[in-house]
Amino acid sequence: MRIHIVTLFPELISGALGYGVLGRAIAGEILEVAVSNPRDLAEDRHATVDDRPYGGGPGMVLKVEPTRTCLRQARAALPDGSRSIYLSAQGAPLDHAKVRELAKVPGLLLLAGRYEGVDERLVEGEIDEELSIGDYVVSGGEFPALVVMDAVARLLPGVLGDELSAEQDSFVDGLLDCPHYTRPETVDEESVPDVLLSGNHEDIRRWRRKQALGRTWMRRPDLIEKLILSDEQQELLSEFVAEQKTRPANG
Ligand code: 9D3
Repeated sequence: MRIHIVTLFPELISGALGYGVLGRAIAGEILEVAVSNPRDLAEDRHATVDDRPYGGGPGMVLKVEPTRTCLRQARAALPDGSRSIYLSAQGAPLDHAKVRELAKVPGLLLLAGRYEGVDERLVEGEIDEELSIGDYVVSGGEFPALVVMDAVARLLPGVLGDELSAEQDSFVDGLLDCPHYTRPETVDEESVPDVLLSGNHEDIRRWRRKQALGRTWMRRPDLIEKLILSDEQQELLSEFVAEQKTRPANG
């Protein structure tokens, strides 16, 4: 996959590309990332990329030129079937279904906004879709663009090893993950749940599924409402809820 990011802060992107999943995807030539800055295409002496909003008000707006030229140059270097995305607080919220959809396309053109936003004609003319990473304010589209790239990169074939199938399963079923423990067995009088030390893999599997359901029910009831639970899941969740009444506020 090829990803091209258009941003006024290219170093914010390039500085993150050497690490973790993104670093490995790039080193393994599964992902190719390019970054460009509209300021490099500004033709005036001050390399102007923004201007005051028509109608007045605070802040500045990213002007059509030179960002349009920057987007068009980037698009020309991306494969056919690539998607252009504007990261903005007004976008549709990103979720795992969207990430999976994006992981299937050959290329992504990501426009990271700054200031109050970009001239709307840029969105109408050059952008396929607008995405947000959630209902809170960050100061620009760069971190959101990195979030999209990281989430997509880990779904590209060959980026994660065997962990992937397991990991994917945990979000594919729409549930939060179960708790995890490692050595030592006791920390400040708190021990590891017995079942995890039992060696009984069927019991362990059941416990993990029950914890995943229980935590999702407690922390993200909105996710539970979207699911159709299997008979086993119903039973596990009922058990969890029943136990919860005797041990409240233990999340
Ligand atoms: C008057 C309100 N404006 C500033 C407080 C609106 C505003 C402008 C620019 C709000 C955020 C931004 C910059 N944010 C993004 O570019 C952004 C974003 C976000 O803030 N939240 C969630 N997802 C995203 S994707 C891009």
